[in-house]
Amino acid sequence: DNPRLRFARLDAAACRGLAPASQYEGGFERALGVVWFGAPPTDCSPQMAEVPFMSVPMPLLQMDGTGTGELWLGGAVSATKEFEGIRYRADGDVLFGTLTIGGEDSHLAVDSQSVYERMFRLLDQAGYPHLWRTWNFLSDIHGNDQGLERYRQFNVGRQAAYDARQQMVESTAPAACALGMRDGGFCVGFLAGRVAPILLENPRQVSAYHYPDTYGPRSPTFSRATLIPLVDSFLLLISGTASIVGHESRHIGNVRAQTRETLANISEIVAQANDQLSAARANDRLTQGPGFMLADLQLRVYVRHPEDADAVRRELGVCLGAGPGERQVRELNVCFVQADVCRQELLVEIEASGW
Ligand code: 3EB
Repeated sequence: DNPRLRFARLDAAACRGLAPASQYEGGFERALGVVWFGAPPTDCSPQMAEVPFMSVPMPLLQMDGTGTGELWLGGAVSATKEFEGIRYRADGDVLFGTLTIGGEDSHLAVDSQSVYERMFRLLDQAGYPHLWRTWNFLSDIHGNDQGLERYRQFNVGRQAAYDARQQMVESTAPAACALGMRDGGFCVGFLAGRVAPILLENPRQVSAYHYPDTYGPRSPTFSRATLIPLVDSFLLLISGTASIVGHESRHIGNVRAQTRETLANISEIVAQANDQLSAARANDRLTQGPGFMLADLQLRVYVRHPEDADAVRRELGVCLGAGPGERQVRELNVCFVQADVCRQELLVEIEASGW
């Protein structure tokens, strides 16, 4: 009986109860929540229907285009509860929550401030004060709302919630991603915990919370990655990462070069994580292991133009060392999704998580 936090791939058949829940180490009663992409599953089993379920209406760019989920599992997980519209579960160490709000005519600055304030109230009241990871999906991300792009509106609202909480962004910003989808308002998911994460930045990139105001009146509020000290291991959560060096977008119009730059950024973040891991293990007199390896992490690739997916897949295969004749990246570890990356010129964004 292993109570540690973990995640697993979930498919529609498992949601319907066609695959045994027991394959998920303890079954769906251990489920904290699901982050799902593509067509939502129909006819979920009663047990799955109870799980906080974040359904992101973004098309999958792979063969099995029916929808796929990331199932987060914990230890002794609570029943689903609701707090100001947030559906959540927790297990004493970690809390997963999700909420979707807004429609066509809502203002994203107002909505994102409201969502982040609700989230912070929940975390403080439930006793999981440390935000580890957020997933932010916005409809019409490049749309203009009262003279400001919606992504920038989102940043204004998110920062306002941080201002009100009076926490230093530099010492609390979670790993995150923010991507545009065709419709669906504003959809958020998050992991928060009792322990504080180790926050990681990337020396090749300006910290997002220090971006100059040419990218919007308020900066994005995220760290490049968080390293989570669990009971028996460290979990690495790498934020959505793109072809940005310093604070500038690189390789405009060249999706293959953007993919390589993105992977260079992720490799640097993995190296930073391994430095921190060695330091933390030395402190606790834990055995040193090989550390994190990019090829072992679970990747999610957001591609702006579906027709670019094959080129991105090939670059990934080359950079992640797929052998000759094996030009495809192991599909198992990579999920391709169509999404709008938050800067118009960025064609691809990649996030990674794992042990
Ligand atoms: C970047 O590095 C690319 O606003 O929460 C990546 C991850 C990006 C998170 C966010 C934005 C966010 O700035 C965009």
